[in-house]
Amino acid sequence: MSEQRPALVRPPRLISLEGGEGAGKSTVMAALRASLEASGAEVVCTREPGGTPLAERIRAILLEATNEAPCASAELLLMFAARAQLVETVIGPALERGAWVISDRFTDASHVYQGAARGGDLALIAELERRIVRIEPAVTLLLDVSVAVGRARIGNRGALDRIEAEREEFFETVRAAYLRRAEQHADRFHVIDASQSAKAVAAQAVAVLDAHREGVQ
Ligand code: Z5A
Repeated sequence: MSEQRPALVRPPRLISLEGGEGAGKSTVMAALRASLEASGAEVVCTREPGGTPLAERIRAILLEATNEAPCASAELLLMFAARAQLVETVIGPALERGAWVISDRFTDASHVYQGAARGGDLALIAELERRIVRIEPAVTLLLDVSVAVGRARIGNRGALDRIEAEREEFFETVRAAYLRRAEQHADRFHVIDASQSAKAVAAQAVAVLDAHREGVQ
């Protein structure tokens, strides 16, 4: 007897930003927010892991460099615990009342970091997404930039967090996995060359959003 698998719902006002470190997600988020707010829309900007007091505490656990790093499975489940809290208490209610939600990373990051880069169980990740998260973005902007350029941009920020301190090959795997995912989910992914100026990247991101908005009631 085969069990029916719930399909992912794609709320039209849910937008995510993905990319490697230093790709410029925070910069693009500000441009998208300004563009939406200029038309009088309510916009909720959030980030993953994090975005609620509890999820931010989970983020701190995930990113702190300690003697006891979470094992790969613990890291995966903590990412999904934070996401469950965020979807239940922030993203879901915001979408319900008609707000736009822009998330700095969403479940694609778990497919890429915990799945491809850490070698995690891809079927389990997909199952957690279907059963716990249940939604996926209508538009995902992938800001693609070389690892060297991304790292140089965040270079003068001070101490690296636990994930930022990974080896270069880890981030090369992340970049390749994001590009593969963009190909596999071409109906919602838009890849932007993030090596361009911040202004050019923001303009392209806003253009993608504007085109999408034309089809949203
Ligand atoms: N993670 C995970 O493993 N699994 C998951 O499921 C999730 C996350 C959700 C934290 O994420 C870590 O969690 C992340 C993945 C993992 N680890 N890593 N690596 P995060 O999103 O908070 O961390 P991040 O990707 O490292 O963020 P970031 O480094 O802040 O990147 P950003 O937001 O894309 O960059 P930015 O702050 O907008 O820009 C960085 C600097 O570059 C800044 O000085 C800008 O002024 C400058 N900048 C931006 N754009 C440009 C351009 N176009 N030209 C020149 N300079 C620019």
